[in-house]
Amino acid sequence: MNNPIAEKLTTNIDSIDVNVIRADFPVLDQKVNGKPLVYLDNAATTQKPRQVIDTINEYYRRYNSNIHRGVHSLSEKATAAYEAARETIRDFINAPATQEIIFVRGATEGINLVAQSYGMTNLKTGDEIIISEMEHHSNIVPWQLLCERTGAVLRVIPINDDGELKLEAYQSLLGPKTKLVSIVHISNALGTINPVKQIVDLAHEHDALVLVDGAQATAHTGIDVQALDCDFYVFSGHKMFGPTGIGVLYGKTDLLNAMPPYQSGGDMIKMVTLEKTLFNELPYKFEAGTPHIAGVIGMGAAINYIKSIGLDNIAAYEHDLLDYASAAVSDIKGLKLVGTAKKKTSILSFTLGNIHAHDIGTILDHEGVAVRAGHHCAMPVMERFGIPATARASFALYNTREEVDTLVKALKKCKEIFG
Ligand code: C6P
Repeated sequence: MNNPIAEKLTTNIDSIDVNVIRADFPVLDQKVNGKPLVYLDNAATTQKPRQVIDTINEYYRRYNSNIHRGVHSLSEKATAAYEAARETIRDFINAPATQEIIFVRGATEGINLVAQSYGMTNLKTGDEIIISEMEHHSNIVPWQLLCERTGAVLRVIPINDDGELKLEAYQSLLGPKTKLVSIVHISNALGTINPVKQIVDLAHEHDALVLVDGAQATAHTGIDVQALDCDFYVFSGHKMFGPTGIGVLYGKTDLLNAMPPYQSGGDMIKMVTLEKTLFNELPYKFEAGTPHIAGVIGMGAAINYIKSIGLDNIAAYEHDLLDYASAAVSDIKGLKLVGTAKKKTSILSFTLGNIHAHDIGTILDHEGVAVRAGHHCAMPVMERFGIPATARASFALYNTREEVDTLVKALKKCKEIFG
């Protein structure tokens, strides 16, 4: 082969043995409505490999205990596992220090934490926050609330017909009033991969901070927060083969140190009298109460699982699958892809003639194919494209070309039923 890029891609694709990977995910081995399950709703939540399930099982069966409090052996073991997972996550995103890894319930809570703690302390009337037209509601509503409370103003980067950010418009929105840019890394409704590094650099030229919503990114692409130089990065465990109810806020030490606590209670204090409280150091200052211990340990196991396969291999495999799927659905008359960015991953959002997305979802379900149908918590995206909803197939490393073929067949059936 003469083309080194193609050669690399093939090597990476070949290093994924999808049958071996599928065997790790017990849930995939079942029939739904009498048909083999084809799970294509990975952007909503991914399935969990036995390595994660077993790790959580082991915690509850062998060393369930509260952390940071007990002097007994089980508590010490649970604390060590919890803090080891923090280090695994630090390494995964190449954060400089473990104290910059704050455990939260998910991407949503991470954004709310920054909006309330950083935003309420630092923003004032007339300051500007920039988001984009392709944000998930979790990266819109917290900023709207912050604006209502502080008098700050929300500015929005528009997107083009392919679902890409209009970067020139972004540049013209930036100015001395810009205090914060909060941007999605990979759009859940369109699959667009945004040029995050460029967005960060431009914001920093104007002394504005940048939060990156990485909810859809961490299972599909390597993250290096130092290379990106973002100020905050949030993501959720359940979208990367880990448990629900756990996620991460990464923040630069100086910023986190200067921010007031978001919630208060046990574990986030150093000393309490009835008159006053001294807060704990990072990261505990932001982890009030008993945390989701099993979730954190399970998220660490999920990251170890991803690392054992390699994100480069995953990205190459999924890229190939998305290309295959995009070509396969292009044969279906009346099917229109929503989101055709040059750089995209793992997501096929579409409309099919006048058939309502919910009807598509229901018929596909009868064929064993699980997709999401609706606005995907990104109503402004739907408004931008003048549609109420899309059907969305979203892929993960365990999906196959055969499953894409089943999807295509089921979509053709949809068309037959609705004429
Ligand atoms: N998107 C989807 O089906 P939580 O719920 O906190 O884990 O993640 C919220 C979130 C934030 N940003 C993006 C880009 C997201 O995609 C999501 C969750 C799911 O697309 C559920 S709505």
